[in-house]
Amino acid sequence: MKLSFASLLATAALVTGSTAPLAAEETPEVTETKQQQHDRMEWWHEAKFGMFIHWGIYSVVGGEYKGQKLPNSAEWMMCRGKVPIAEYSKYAEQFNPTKFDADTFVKMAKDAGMKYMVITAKHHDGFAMFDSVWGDYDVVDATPFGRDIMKELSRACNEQGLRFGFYYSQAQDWHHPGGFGNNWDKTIKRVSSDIYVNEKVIPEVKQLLTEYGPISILWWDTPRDMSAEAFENIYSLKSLQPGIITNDRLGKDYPGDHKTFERHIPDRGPVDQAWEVCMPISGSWGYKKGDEDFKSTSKLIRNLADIASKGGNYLLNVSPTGEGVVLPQAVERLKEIGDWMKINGDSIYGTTGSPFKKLDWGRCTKKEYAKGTTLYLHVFDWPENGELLVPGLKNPVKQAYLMADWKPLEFRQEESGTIISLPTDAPDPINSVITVQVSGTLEVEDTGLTQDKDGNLLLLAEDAYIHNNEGSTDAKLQDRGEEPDNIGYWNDKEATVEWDFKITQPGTFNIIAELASEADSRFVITAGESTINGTALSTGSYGTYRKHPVGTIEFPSAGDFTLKIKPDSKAWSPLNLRRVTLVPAK
Ligand code: FHN
Repeated sequence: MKLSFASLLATAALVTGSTAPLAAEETPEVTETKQQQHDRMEWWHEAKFGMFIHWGIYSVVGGEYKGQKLPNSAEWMMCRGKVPIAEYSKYAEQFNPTKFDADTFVKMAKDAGMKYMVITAKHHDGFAMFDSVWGDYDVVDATPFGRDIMKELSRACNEQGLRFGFYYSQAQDWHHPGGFGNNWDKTIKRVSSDIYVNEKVIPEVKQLLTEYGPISILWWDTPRDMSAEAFENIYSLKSLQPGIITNDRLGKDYPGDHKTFERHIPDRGPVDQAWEVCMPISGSWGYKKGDEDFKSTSKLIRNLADIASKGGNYLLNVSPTGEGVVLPQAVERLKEIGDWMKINGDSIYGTTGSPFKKLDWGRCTKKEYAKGTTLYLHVFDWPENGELLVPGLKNPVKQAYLMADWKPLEFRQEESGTIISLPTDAPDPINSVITVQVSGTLEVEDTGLTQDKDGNLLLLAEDAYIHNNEGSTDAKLQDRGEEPDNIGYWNDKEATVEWDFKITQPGTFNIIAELASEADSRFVITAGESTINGTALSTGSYGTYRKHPVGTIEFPSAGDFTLKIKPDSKAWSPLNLRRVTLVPAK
């Protein structure tokens, strides 16, 4: 990663304390190749699974203000409740998490199979959960607890072998007069964001990176426009911990080491790019009274497998209360995940993404070696007929085992792929893992979507890739049980839907879309060289479906294609889509 001259200067100033420009011969070219970056991140790619912690003085009241449950996540209560600084700061006087014990907390993460921990050192409220150099608005000086939580957790992680890192809200700060985001407290005497960065962000982050032991991760959040100098000065701080990994949320020109997805799992991971999904175990990031929206253990374990099967990491968040512990619902889930990881952890740690486009019964992760590959088949839906088809797998299979008991499994290889004979009952109702050793370079035939013998091509909702804006969950598959599934909640005009398929019988096709909408809606369909402007007239309701002919499309030759549907932002109205069918034009 190439550091600019300005950032070299800023680094030098930080390290030497001098602001004198570096002499020409002192400004070494600092570049990092993709391979060097991958090597630096090797532990992160091996780890796959980490604990996120949102903890602050908002935890004292569980996001409630004057008895009012505020909308949004609890750590946003100061903003949602428009709580004046003078009033919000008083929560610090009640922050006394006497039940907190760093060793116990870290052991809970470790026993869950988590390999790294990222905690909010300073969130948007500006309160420091460490002994800040900037002032006394921190856990040591302003609370009856009086202990440096970051220092205790850093030590415990070091002793128990977990990597440790900080979340730091570098732009939003609702306490400092130069921070972004506080537009409700009229007592603030505004200063520039440069002043905020120079007098608070730089000193605090420098302190976190030099006084808390080895720091492996710096997790920026909610970037805002700042001066180029501010960005460079903040960015340069990472050189204080040479191996540190940063995310893509410092600013749009700072991609960092990995992309971040929030609360939802992408249909497919970014290509050739490290990425991580962060997600609260319940509904709120910070502890929120009444937040019962805990994801089931099944959902959490399947999320972990799903993310790993796409090549990503999972950063699962817990929310300590004002007493310094997490709720029993979270403790129970973490223990159950840990029980699963004790048996199946090798199917997650150090794996890479699936070679299969889609598996009806579950997911696949893999480890490639010089002479072959180990496939880890994560079976969510145990086949009733006792036979598991691994579609398109062409390599000779050497052996297959259930990870639960290492009993060898029978298998045979056919034109359609490899079929593994399974016992009647799944060893794990959530996710039973089968390891399959294959020899040679992995060879998987694309068994994706293609035409039937009459040339028709059926593109179902459940076979679509749905691309949302990061963080949004607009446009998602709705499982309708007995009824056909559909893509719904398609409110996001930027969300697109696409299918990959193979054309073996070229020609001209009529496109028929089966959809339901409350208002007329326009969209654009692209496939190959063709672009079609489609219109769907209202069907009267989201439950009334009609098959709309939306145009014709030409595939002059056989091959692999993608058909994409994108809302026409000028005339879009959300619609529910069950399927698109391409029928050969007579
Ligand atoms: O505003 C924050 C939010 O409070 C939380 O910290 C999440 C975690 O990724 N990040 C921001 C929302 O994207």
